[in-house]
Amino acid sequence: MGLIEGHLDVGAPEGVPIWDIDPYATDVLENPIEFYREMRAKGPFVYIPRYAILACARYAQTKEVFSDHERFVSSRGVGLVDFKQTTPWRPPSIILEVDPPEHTRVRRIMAKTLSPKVMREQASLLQSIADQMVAEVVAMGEIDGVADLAERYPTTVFPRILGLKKSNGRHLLDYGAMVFDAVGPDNEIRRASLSKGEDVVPWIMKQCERDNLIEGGLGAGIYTYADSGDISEKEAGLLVRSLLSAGVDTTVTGIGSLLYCLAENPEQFELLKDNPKLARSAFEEVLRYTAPVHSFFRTSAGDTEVSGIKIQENTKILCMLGAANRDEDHWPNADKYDVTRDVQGHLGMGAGIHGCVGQNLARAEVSAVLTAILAQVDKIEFTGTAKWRPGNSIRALASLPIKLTKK
Ligand code: HEM
Ligand code: OVM
Repeated sequence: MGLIEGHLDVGAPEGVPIWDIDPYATDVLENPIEFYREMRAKGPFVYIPRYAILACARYAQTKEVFSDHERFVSSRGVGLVDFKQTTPWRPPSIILEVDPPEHTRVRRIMAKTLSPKVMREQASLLQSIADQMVAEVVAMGEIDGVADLAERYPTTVFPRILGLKKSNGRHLLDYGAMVFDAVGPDNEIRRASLSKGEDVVPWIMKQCERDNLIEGGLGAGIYTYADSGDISEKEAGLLVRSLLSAGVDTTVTGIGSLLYCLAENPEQFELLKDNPKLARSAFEEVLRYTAPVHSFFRTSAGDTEVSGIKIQENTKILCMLGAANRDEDHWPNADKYDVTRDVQGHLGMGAGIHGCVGQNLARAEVSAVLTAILAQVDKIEFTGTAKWRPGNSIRALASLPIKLTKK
């Protein structure tokens, strides 16, 4: 049993179809929907020999594997590399890449740091910046929805809320790309993102230090738990690193994909303008329909069974959140973006104990942007073809040429 892509090859379980496909091929990542459909049709799991992994794409198994932290652990990495076999590219996250009991203690601190109450305190700041930025893009008329709004908004508000003394939007985006592309195989995408490391990693680590965080921000808030002895100084720095890892590219992607959904479905935009109360479910539906984080892995901690399939210890399992979110057996009319659907239970923010701890902030940011759009924009139209950026775990737009008509 040799190492392949940094983990053990346990082979295909009995009854599982072998599929010679590359889920990380550029054309698959750019246009995954048909690939998702094909994978779901093959069965509850497929074995992909190229990477020696199991993959699941149906809702039921994806949810089961992704949320059962006892049988399917995160401490061996949520990417292709098994931390038990191969050294990870950076010291592991002390929240994402750990299991209970270690997870429980730090998760509590992060949940308090990003609580609904803390987010409500930021709402007026988030709204005023969104109002101003949307006014600017409406005045421009024809914009690139990605560069001019989706990237600009989080890279402006997130460092302020975190309380970074020094910020650099480009570095924040590049670090996010490293972290999310590192989850995949050693392909061109991963190498291109990681090659930026020499400048970006030391810059990020520096901004995580206590002295580089403004008093009153979320970052300084994390350090108060070091003062009280709940975590070490080093752990506080790593939790700030987690915020910088997961907090920017995800919301950038969410806002870009929201604009895309509204441009693609003008009747849904009309519905929203008439019923601004639907704003929240409109974003949840973006998470289901586009799945900004399209996939992460788990590793089986022992021999087990899912839906009658025997899974051996040490198996890397690719959980395709984007495919599960489009499973027709769970979501009626799954390929329709529908702001009125009951979207509860989507896997866009994960599920179980590792479910996104930043989701209140993500929702607060996107809801501020959507509120500003509903107040100021009458029409959103494509002026060219939207392009998707192939990412090893994020599905984001590269560019979104649109025209905004003022209300
Ligand atoms: C976890 C998605 C925004 C911080 C996760 C997970 C997903 C996800 C799918 C689960 C990972 C797993 O179980 O392996 C998203 C999406 C976002 C978003 C789609 C925006 C649209 C944010 C923001 C922050 C953040 C704004 C920080 C401020 C985290 C952290 C974890 C996490 C720290 C790890 C939680 C844990 O392991 O307990 N996110 N996220 N995320 N997210 Fe988010
Ligand atoms: C982290 C983190 C959390 C969520 C996602 C992520 C892979 C990283 O704690 O560093 O990206």
